Amino acid sequence: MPFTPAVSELPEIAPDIVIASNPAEAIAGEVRAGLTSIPKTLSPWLFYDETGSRLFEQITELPEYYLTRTERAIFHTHADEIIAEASRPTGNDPAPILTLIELGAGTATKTGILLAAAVRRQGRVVYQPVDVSVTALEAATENIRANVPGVTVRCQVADYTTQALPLNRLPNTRTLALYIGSSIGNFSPDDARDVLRNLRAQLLPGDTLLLGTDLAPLNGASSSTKDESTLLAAYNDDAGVTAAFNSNVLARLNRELGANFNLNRFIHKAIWNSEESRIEMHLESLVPQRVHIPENTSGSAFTLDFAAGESIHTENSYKFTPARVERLLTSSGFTLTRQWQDPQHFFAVNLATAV
Ligand code: AVJ
Repeated sequence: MPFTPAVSELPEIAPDIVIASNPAEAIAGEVRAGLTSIPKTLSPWLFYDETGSRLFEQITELPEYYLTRTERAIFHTHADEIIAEASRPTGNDPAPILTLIELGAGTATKTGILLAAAVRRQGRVVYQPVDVSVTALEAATENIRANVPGVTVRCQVADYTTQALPLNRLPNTRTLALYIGSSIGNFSPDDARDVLRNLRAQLLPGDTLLLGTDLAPLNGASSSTKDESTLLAAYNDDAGVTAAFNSNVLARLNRELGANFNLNRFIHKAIWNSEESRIEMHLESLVPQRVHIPENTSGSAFTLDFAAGESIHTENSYKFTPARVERLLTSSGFTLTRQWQDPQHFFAVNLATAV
């Protein structure tokens, strides 16, 4: 039976990740709130204008940025097992057919590997990518249609963090929700739990979630070469692409809000916060300076004063231990069914079952 939770039953999501239906207004409001708070912050979703999305695609191909290629390698090695596990028969569902939905699908470059495995197992598969970006969904659709025969693509434009997913559940299929790329790492532990609870509220018991999580460094453990320097390099690449990605948020505020940030007076910083188990990205002011933001839909003009060395905190990227992944899933209404890692233990792909 189709299951449509009332929106009022969905858990509340912290306002720093809300994307309102009017993006220009959402951006102005987000920027005002973040830059007038102490310490100054900007939400990571602000990175992804056209330039930022292009820079992110470049990041995924950098030699230092191991995340994307490691997750892809895990999919290549284990796709058939992942799909078999998600299709495991149960008493009242002896021969499940999967429908795949993907949260924040982007251009779906890694998803084809899983879709091909689903087609091998069941002949055809319906794929529902969900993203706030129409451009990304068009690219995803093109990519899958061109490369993976047997897939029916049904795009959904939505903000999965706040809106009920327009699931359009097909009768007699089981859902496999994909949330890959360690996108969950952008959220604080509380917000991550709320995002997964929101998803869980729209699934049925027995549906599954495939969650990609970047792993915390294992200092001293001989089975891993991942230490803090590996992590730091991934966010401080030699070619400076991550620095450009970070600074682009200021360029975006200049372009879209008429702000007057001088990009030469801010420097990209990525640090490892071991206490919180996260990489933090900052834009640090090199000099004492004042920046002006003109009046906009969110209110009147304002000025920002920076001390030398003061920073804007632009992103958190949480890194997980397997135990922490399990706690997150359990607190969101899932059980961890199975986990796959690469041989170096850099990244984990987790299959969780809705309870
Ligand atoms: C898309 C959130 C997974 O945290 O590694 C890459 C974004 N930031 N380099 C990450 C990012 C800087 C990325 N996520």
